[in-house]
Amino acid sequence: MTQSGVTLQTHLEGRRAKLPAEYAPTVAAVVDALAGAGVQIERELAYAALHGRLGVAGGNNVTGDTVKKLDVWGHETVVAALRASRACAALVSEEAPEPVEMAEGAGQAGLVVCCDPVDGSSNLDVGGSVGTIFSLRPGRGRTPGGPGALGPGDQQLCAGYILYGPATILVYTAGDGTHGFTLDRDSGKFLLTLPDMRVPARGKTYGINEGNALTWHPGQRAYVEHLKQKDKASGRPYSLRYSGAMVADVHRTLLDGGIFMYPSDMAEPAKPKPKLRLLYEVAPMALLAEQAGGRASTGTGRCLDVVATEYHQRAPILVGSAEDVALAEDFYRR
Ligand code: AFP
Repeated sequence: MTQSGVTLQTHLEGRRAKLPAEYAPTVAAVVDALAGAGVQIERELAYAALHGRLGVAGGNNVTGDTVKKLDVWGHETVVAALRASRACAALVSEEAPEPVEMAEGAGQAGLVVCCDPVDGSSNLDVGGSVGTIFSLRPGRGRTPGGPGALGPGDQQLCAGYILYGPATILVYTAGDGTHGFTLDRDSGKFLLTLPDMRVPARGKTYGINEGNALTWHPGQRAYVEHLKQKDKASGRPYSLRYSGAMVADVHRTLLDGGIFMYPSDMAEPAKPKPKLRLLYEVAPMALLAEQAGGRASTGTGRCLDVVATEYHQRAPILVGSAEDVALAEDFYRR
């Protein structure tokens, strides 16, 4: 890792020409606002136990997860940051059943932001890594703005995540490669440390919640069994790595290669039940992986081709090294 001195803002400036001209300033403003929210979130995570902010807030969110106090606080922090940016027309958040409309950013170049403010929140009370995931789509000046979030993943102008681990790392793509920045806690600035990330063509690790194996698609089960078989030539068995926070698992996969998977529950084959949310988990991670030379599949098709018709829609994802994901798809076809 190198300390380049290139800040996130300078880097975003350099990406302007690659974005539709009218959206370049708002993309920069929104990513900057989310980075600022990330700095607040990382500080709060460090002090959460001391501030009495660990534990549950009570109730479940729209997708059925137990809501933690930090989920609520993180959502409010992101809403405030996006309002202040005056570049966001609407926010689709895991913690709000309907989009949060923002008159402040409702102009022609306003963006629709999809975000999971604190993803992996089951890790919060046990000192594990968590993250923020975001995706930006063109608002096209429509009111209300929320419906601009719907459509295929290819409509994303920008996607990224912030990983809160031993260091705070922001990774984003604006359609011109995938780039990572580390927070310099002294200056409060994100500095480029992972320019033009490239996912190795093949890896040595897989990540999946194996507790669900009994309800996987037969191809999914056969693929994981394959990864566990000993074969020196293809580097098997692969090692299992799974943290319970998608941001941490995908980050490791982008850097080291391999594959992270959250397939559908196929207990009732006619009614597959994926878990992860398309707009603020699957689609942004798929764009980041593809922009880093990796691949992201539902098992049977490209994740970015999945059309969102609902704000909290779910989709399966197998993401990581291109060759590993392609082989997994092959097992789904057999
Ligand atoms: P939470 O934010 O509700 O904890 O969910 C995290 C997550 O959406 C994703 O970050 C993880 O990869 C996945 O769920 C973990 O799910 P399991 O606990 O079912 O393995």
